[in-house]
Amino acid sequence: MEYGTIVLSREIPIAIIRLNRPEAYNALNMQMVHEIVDALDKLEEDEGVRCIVLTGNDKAFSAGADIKEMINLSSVDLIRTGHFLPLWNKVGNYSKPIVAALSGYVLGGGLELAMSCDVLVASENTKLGQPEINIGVIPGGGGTQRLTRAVGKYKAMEMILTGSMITAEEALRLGLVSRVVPANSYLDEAKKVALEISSKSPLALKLAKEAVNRAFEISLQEGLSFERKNFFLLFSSEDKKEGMNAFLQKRKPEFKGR
Ligand code: DAK
Repeated sequence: MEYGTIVLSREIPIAIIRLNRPEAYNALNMQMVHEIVDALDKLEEDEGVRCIVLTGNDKAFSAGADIKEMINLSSVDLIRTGHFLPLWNKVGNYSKPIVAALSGYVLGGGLELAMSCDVLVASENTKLGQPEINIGVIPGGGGTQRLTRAVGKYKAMEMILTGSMITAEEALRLGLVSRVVPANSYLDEAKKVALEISSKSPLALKLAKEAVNRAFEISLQEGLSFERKNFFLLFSSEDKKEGMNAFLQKRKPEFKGR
């Protein structure tokens, strides 16, 4: 598939998906949604790819859903087509780790997309917000839920009810991003994190990701039990043997995902 709104590149063991509609601050339109989903499907099947970096450009990760495309949509259109649902489902349930490399505007559906990723590296000039209230709607891609779980009720309410943006530093203080770095290094830093992640066992990464995400869905006891079962499962993998042998033999492990 030829892509018109994203650029996909592989730097094995990582792959980079760059959102590429600079004329509209990378606003997410249907074409972009289909292309991101297609790229993620291909990368999920590619055993050489261990971790994905999702990024935009210096001025914007994404300013959210394309308002020009949404203005004439009715409730019935959204119900019938699901609209962005394939994107939220794909990223929210993705089996490999996704590192978001953020810079500039991260707004609305753009922030919802970022919050569905696993590690968020932000440039110091990043501005994050859920401005949907300014155009007469509310977040619809998980913003009211994921933002609230990340920053707590009162900051989430302030951001969602006023539509105001916060800075990268504030997002870091609130636990909404993983780290903040100088403006010229956010992509390199995200790639570094992705490479570090790629050196681990793909099986352990998958089960660790599943377990952390469960923390938002179920009770503590159920979560502890889920974690324990994933832990037990890994003891039947070759990667567990390799990891522990490599430690004792004072060498780097070579994980195969088996
Ligand atoms: N959509 C379309 N075009 C956009 C855009 C957007 N979200 N954001 C910016 N642009 C376009 C502008 O229209 C303008 O285009 P031209 O006029 O040059 O053709 C160009 O990008 C530059 O924008 P500005 O002239 O406004 O630039 P400024 O530097 O003055 O301001 C800004 C930058 C990012 C602060 C501003 O553009 C802005 O406020 N943009 C809108 C942000 C926003 O409201 N985002 C939320 C959109 S609603 C769903 C789930 C979720 C969603 C949808 C469905 N389902 C479950 C079905 C998500 C909804 C949203 O994200």
